[in-house]
Amino acid sequence: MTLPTKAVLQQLEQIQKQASEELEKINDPKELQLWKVRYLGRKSRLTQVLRSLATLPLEERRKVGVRGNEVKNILESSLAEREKILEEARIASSLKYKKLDVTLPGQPLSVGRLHPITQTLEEICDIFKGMGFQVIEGPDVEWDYYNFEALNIPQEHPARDMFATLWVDAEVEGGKARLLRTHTSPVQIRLMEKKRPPIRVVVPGRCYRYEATDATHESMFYQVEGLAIDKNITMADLKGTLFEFCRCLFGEERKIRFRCDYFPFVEPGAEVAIECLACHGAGCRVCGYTGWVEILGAGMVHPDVLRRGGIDPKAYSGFAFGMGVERMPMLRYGIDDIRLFYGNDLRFLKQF
Ligand code: FA5
Repeated sequence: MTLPTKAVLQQLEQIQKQASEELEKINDPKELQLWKVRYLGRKSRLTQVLRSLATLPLEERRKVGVRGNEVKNILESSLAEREKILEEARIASSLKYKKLDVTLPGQPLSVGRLHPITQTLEEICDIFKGMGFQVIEGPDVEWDYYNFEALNIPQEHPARDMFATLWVDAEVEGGKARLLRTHTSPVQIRLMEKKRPPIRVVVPGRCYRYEATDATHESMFYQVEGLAIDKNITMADLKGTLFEFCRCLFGEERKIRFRCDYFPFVEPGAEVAIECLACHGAGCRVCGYTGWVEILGAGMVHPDVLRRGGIDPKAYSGFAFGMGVERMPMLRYGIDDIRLFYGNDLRFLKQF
């Protein structure tokens, strides 16, 4: 059945009025969706009216069609407007609950801290700075030449067994292979090549060894190297410097043991050990049941090493030392396993 044009226009007015009145009252997004289906959906009255236009004569169809599209546009923009109002109301009400309540207890800020090994490194460097040493660094990936050959450890030398090495290159010919430095001593040569005496430096840095880990050994650990070269430097300077360092770090009362040791790059060589705090010298797994923990190797720089660094051993002499950093806090606080430092357990790390 075809409705007369006037009736169709009236229907359109009625749809618009009714839809607008209902929309005004909607405060819930779900209801808004239902309204949209009811008035703008495929089965809505408006869509049906617009479809029925096909049956009208051309002139009428144009007139009613224009009005029909106007109503549709008005309803669509009213819907968008209402959606905006509801969204703004939702945000405003959520903010209302987030208002600052000054009576609530404060939320503590969790503050980060330096890793105990970083703290120890800083402390060690500060002690040596106080004695006039400069702090420098060297590369972790090192040439065989600097790590071994220049330090009197040529290929096939049995002392290479002291340093189980992680190699970067397989080819070792002519000191050209790269490795992860097994100690900080290669920086001695690098520095001598660049700087003339007087030299007084400490070198903090990571070292790597291909060895099984246990309570006192890690495959990655820190060392601080020391090097002093000048005229008339003697073993007494070395001993005085190291004893002063130990007193600063461990206190006056702590027992220190200084005795002979062998390193190919020093002559004579020495080792320093500290009385074990974990057992007070009685013997435990930290000290390997000896009562002592070795903290560093040291000695007078070998004349061949000075020569390789371009320094005349007849005019200058020097001392060097290399200390294990993790063992310092272990000794100070009685920590019985080096692996705790790198286990990333915050309960342990937060104590420092
Ligand atoms: C050296 O590495 C020599 N370069 C030290 C040196 C420097 C001697 C200058 C003479 C002159 P050694 O391998 O003993 O020496 O290591 C020195 C210190 O590093 C040890 O006393 C120990 O405290 C620490 N250390 C060695 N290996 C490990 C490891 N696997 N884990 C943790 N600490 C280690």
